[in-house]
Amino acid sequence: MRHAWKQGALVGAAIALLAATPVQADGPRHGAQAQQQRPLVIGHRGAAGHLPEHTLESYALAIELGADFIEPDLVATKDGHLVARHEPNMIATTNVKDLPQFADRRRTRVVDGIAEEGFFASDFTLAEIRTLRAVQAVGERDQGYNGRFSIPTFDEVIELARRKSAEEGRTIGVYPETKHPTYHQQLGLALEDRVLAVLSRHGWNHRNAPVFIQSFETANLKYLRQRTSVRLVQLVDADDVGPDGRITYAAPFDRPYDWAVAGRAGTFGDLVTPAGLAEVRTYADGIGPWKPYLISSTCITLVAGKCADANGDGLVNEADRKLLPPTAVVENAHKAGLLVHPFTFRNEQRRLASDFKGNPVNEYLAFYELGVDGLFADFPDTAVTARALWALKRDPDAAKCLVQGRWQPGCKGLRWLNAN
Ligand SMILES: [Ca+2]
Ligand SMILES: [Ca+2]
Repeated sequence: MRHAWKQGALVGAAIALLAATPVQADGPRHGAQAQQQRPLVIGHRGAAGHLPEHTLESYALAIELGADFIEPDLVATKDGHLVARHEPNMIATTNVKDLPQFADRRRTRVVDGIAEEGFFASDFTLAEIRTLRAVQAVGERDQGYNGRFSIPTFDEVIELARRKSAEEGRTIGVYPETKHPTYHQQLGLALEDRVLAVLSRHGWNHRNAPVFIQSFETANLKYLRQRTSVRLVQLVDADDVGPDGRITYAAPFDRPYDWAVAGRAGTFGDLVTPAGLAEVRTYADGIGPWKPYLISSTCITLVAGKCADANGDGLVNEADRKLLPPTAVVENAHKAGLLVHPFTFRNEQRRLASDFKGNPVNEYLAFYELGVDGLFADFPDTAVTARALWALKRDPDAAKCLVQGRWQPGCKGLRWLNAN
């Protein structure tokens, strides 16, 4: 997941075949039952492909585009509030470095063993953070919205989900991630009880709430399991994929950071072996694995042990790789009674293996076909479109609804898609 951002062509959102369909996010989904449910589209950081991430505008757009869940990453402010940011360091995703009144807040802090310089949420009060504005952190994406949107609290994200649920007549859930739990504990700003307090305030701290809490660490999920029945998801990271398709590990992306602190050996990969999945099942309801754990890829052309520019576009990226057969991780996770929600699906062509022929819909189809229970999408519109196409492919009744490319009025097909 650490492939450097480089320039690449944007693929326009694919055809909008169907509008959003209702989803019931109100029930636990487990094992075999999970496979009968339609896969959830989780708006990753909102609709991060379209608008600056982790803003109410980005979350609202994700909902408009059909996402079932919106995904706030959570960090703590100096005065203990939870705000939505992917990193504690706000230098890349806000205008903070341009504001002279905050110049003295520039710090070097160590996050998960790595020193970095910038402006950290824990050095700002919520009132101060409210004066910042979000910027698009990914250079190849639209910069036209920079400086327009503010940084929301977790409270405000839930309020948005509830308001939009009422407006749209379907349940929109929240999928908060506790970012760097050990780091926050060491600052005296532990996230876990704060997350539960906010959920409780909105009546969403219970098993059937439309909520998943996710984490790359393990100890904080075990702590949460003792204190809430909300569904929990173990994220599974890695550093990179080697030329032969093997997943590679390097700190700090080698293992959950609480393992590093506790001196526990091993890698993230240990979490998705049958034994690891059984352990995860003792405290979580699902896994959120990086995509290559499910379908990895190899170099098309090797030069000196590295991937070469196979398609001759002057760049070396995913488009110069080809897929390997799927692993057994989805099957094994389902056998263990765990949901599988892989990350992250993105439309840029340079991020798509050659097999997908530059069309992100093809990547979604491959993962839906593999049986995932949901996925994290930067462009939820494409994920929703691909889900409709996939339903057409797997349901003969649904296919009858499309005759010579025209949708038949009043057609009762797509029952499976609408049944949830
Ligand atoms: Ca996240
Ligand atoms: Ca290339």
